[in-house]
Amino acid sequence: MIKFPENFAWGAATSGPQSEGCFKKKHQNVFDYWYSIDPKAFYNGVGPDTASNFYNDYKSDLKLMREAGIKNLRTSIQWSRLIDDFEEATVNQDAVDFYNNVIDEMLKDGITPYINLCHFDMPIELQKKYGGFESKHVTDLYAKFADKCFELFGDRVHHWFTFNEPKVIIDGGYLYKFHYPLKVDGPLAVQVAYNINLASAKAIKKFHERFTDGKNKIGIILNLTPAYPASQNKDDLAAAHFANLWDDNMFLDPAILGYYPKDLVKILSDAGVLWDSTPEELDLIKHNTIDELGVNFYHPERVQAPQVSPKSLQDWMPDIYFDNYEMPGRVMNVDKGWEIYPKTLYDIAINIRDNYGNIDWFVSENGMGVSREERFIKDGVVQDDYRIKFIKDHLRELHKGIEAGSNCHGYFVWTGIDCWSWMNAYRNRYGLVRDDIHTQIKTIKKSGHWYRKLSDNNGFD
Ligand code: BGP
Repeated sequence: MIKFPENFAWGAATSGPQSEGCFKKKHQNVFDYWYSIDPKAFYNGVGPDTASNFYNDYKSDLKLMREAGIKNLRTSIQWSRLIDDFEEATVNQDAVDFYNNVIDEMLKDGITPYINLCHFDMPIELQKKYGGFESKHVTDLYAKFADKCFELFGDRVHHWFTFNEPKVIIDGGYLYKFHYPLKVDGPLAVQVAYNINLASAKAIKKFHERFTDGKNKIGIILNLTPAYPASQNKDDLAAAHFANLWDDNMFLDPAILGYYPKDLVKILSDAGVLWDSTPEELDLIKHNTIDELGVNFYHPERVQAPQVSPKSLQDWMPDIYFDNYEMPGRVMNVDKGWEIYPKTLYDIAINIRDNYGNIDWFVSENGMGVSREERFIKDGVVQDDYRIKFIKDHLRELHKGIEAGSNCHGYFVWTGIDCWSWMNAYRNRYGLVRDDIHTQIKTIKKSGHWYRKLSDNNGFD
């Protein structure tokens, strides 16, 4: 039996925009808007309007999740739902009632809320007027919104997060066109990355001004994708070094250590694309680091030296420093196209232990996306043994990391109930609970019944 430490937090993660549906929203976020102008960009033309109907079904959804062993739930508050006037951070009362009800219901059901404040869902007005996080003014508006959330819900929510996967905002919105505003602009991506770190630090400052007794914690959720080099030759090693700096350390280091990695600053400076910063801002980042870290882990990166000389490209893009490497023999999740390599979770645990002060952390997302899961329905239940295996394999590595002294306090599967996922809509299902999106009938999968035992026994055989 693999036993986890006492009080280990078993949970699941979702987000407001992916679960709630757009019911009674006064403002659109960038995805609501993008879908309204270009529904064909989304898998099967399915948008966020209904999602998994959490706005209406939250009571029964929470009960189902609790039945599936979920004792901690990470979701997000939508800026575009809660706030009425973005400059003043006045609130929309229906949204306040909704989030109050959700939090109260969670607590009633024995589910601890973990609340995140930005899950890719910039309000479209702010994107159009200011360019979203392209603008430093928006970092102030974001901090006001965050503070409003702390004021309204901080009496019952003790785990807060400023951002989910800021790297994906950069990749999707400013490099590879899978998030609105669909720009391709490397130097702007660098600036937006910096501005998000700044926004996070500003929100953390407000948080620590408001909560001083240490009962409430604030963190950030980062998708870590450690890069392994294709070989030990120096060019491949340099490629992996840059990939790690760009994909992970650009957010990890300021969030935990309070400063940027020197090597990254040098590379970006040499290329003439370093962000615009002031000494006051860097000081703010330095003094407003996180209390706990959420790690979303799905897959590592395999990289090799770039095959194209950087000099042959006109515009600066981060991928001039490395190419992906399709390592022979990798185990792949073919539906999603991601490598499955659980040992990376151990490597992450050790990296946090050794290089980040062994900060309090947890796995804030990990899971397996599979398409057309109706293939596996037998006797009305999705027989998702592949998901159980996936989770077990990752938990074994995580457990080794904890045994080696890494300070990990929980594991949150992505996700509780199948939810809507950006451009992929409902293509890949991740839930412990199946959602039939035509009927909104929700049924616990085999993995959900298994997860219940895992969570009740605090371990597995
Ligand atoms: C993470 C995001 C989640 C979720 C998940 C699965 O990066 O934080 O929001 O979308 O990935 O992604 P997908 O459904 O696109 O396979």
